[in-house]
Amino acid sequence: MYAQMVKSEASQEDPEKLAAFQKRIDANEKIEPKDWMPEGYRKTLIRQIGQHAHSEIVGQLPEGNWITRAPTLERKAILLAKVQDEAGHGLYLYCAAETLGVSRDELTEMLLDGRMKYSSIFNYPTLTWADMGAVGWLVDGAAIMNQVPLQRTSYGPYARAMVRICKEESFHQRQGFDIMMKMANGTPAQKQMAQDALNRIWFPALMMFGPSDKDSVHSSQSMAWKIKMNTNDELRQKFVDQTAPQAEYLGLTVPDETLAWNDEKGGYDFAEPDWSEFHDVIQGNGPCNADRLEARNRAWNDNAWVREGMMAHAAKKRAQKVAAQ
Ligand code: BYC
Repeated sequence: MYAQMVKSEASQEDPEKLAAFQKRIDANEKIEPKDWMPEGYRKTLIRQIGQHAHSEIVGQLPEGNWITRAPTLERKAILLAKVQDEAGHGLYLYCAAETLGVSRDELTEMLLDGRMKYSSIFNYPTLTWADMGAVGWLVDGAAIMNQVPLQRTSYGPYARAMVRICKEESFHQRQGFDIMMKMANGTPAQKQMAQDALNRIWFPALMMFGPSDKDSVHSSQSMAWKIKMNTNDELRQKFVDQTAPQAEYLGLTVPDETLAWNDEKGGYDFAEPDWSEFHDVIQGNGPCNADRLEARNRAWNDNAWVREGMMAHAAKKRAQKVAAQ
């Protein structure tokens, strides 16, 4: 329906302006906030950047769950820094979305009442310390795979936000892999925990790239506008090709009996995730959807006094300035 709306809006726009805009995109020019843009382009960016920002913010919850239980002071400091980085990513992305004429409050309200999505992956629980390794390795690994090409996306503020995010995500992925190396080379019980985390997180990580290309609603228009640089299946394939040898290096087994190198295509064959589970999760029925939204609503309501205090302070300062003029 959204894709249809974007198409019907495009058909109402001035064909000359649309053609000139597409020419700029095809020439790899960056589109900046004050430039003319089709309404569908603006809405698609708000949806994607907003969803991405929400993912960074909600994504703090599964890892925040382990800050108080990290096994050493060093691990605690590293995890704390990583979770703080995710908050920063959310803020850069909300700022990028704001340049498109939507406020951060509006975006937050749409997250809190379920009108906007965030990544499916954050609706799964983090049950053991090994999950901190698997999340860093696989979830941040999948995020980087998606986000590195987005540094070349056509919208300037989004592309620039992505440069810094990608640098930090690389560190996150390495710290996750480092935890996995420790666990996989530890006691048999630790190795089993690492294997169990891989078993649970593998398919949800593959779902992060979105539905298969034949079912993706937005890919073709988003790719024509260079809001997306690759299809969902292309990125999923690259992720499996990069990650399968890493699992082997760790001495762990990817929970997919069909996983096998295919010489002809120069990549791995692998099993698709259970798409009915994916649809359940994005419709709000995953294991932790209710908890995640409840935690965000609680934080928003409990901190209302801070927002109100800051706004009152700013209003008072403005009034003083006017009175002094
Ligand atoms: N989860 O037509 P499609 C991170 C929705 S990492 C939820 O292919 P599109 C982090 C999609 O929105 C994660 N919903 O859509 C990492 C659409 O529904 P609507 C954030 C999903 O937009 C570590 C419908 O399914 N990264 O932040 O072309 C620690 C049809 O899909 C998902 C980004 O957001 C999903 N996995 O492609 C902390 C990257 N997949 O909106 C934080 C930027 C699909 O029509 N985003 N849907 O109701 C993208 O690249 C694209 O939005 C997607 C989806 C590849 C995710």
